[in-house]
Amino acid sequence: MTNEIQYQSSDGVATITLNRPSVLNALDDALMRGLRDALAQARADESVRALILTGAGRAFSAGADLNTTIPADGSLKAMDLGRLLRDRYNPIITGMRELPKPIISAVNGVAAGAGMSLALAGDIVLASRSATFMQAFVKIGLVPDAGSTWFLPRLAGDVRARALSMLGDRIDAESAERLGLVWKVHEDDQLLNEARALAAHMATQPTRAYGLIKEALNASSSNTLVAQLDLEADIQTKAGLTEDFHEGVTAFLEKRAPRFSGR
Ligand code: T3D
Repeated sequence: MTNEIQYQSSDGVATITLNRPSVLNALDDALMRGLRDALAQARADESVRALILTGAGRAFSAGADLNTTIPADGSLKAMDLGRLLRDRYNPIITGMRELPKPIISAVNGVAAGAGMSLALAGDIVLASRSATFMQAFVKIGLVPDAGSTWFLPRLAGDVRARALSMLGDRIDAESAERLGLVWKVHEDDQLLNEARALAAHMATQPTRAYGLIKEALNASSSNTLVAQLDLEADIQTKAGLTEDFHEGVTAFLEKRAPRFSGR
């Protein structure tokens, strides 16, 4: 892992911190490689049952590092941003959505450009009261990427997705909550505590079911109802074979709290 990512794991929760505060955690190659490795580590570690993604300092992330975007010789001709996205960003976004464990985005400050996309790729998005969100891409002549053109219409609706993408306005956390981009807003000094409490709770819940919920919801946007019903049947077959389903029903019948193992 690189210095640009902090990874800390305890009591079933892995916390991944984007760590380039002097440039508002702008995403450069080292940070993105570190993030990819951290996600892989959390995926492979069976003791990790929930993740928190947050930023060091006053920002979540200001998006792509614009200092390293343009080649040193100033030439734009050979630039292939598509390749950069395919190599650097897209595997992380799909990796987050497909990770069979819940990810809580704790948006502690500005989330701009691909930084906003990263935040939205989490399963539950929490924001501090002073956090802001910005589809900054258009301000530099680009198009929303790293999943934003997929997330925004689904979360906020087409009208809002177009306005956010085309105007690039910076919106506050409460507006983001109202638009459906954020689950809950917490006071600045409480955000991490709230994220940790939620992650600690989720780390005691049926982890396999969380992974299967993600699988079902990921597929729903491109499925017909008939196909989705079929997928739910397949997925529920898997859930029904888990130890946690057995424990959940047993606990209910014994009128006690379940003790989920994540298996
Ligand atoms: O190239 C590719 O990889 C393709 C993929 C593109 C995907 C994208 O994400 S495109 C969008 C890139 N992001 C932006 O365009 C946002 C640029 N930043 C801003 O507009 C503002 O910084 C913010 C609105 C996010 C925050 O403003 P503010 O006033 O709170 O902070 P600031 O003073 O502008 O920034 C503080 C420092 O961070 C500053 O450095 P300095 O002057 O103190 O040495 C600033 O240059 C640096 N910084 C902020 N954003 C970036 C950055 N450095 C590099 N890259 C950045 N994106």
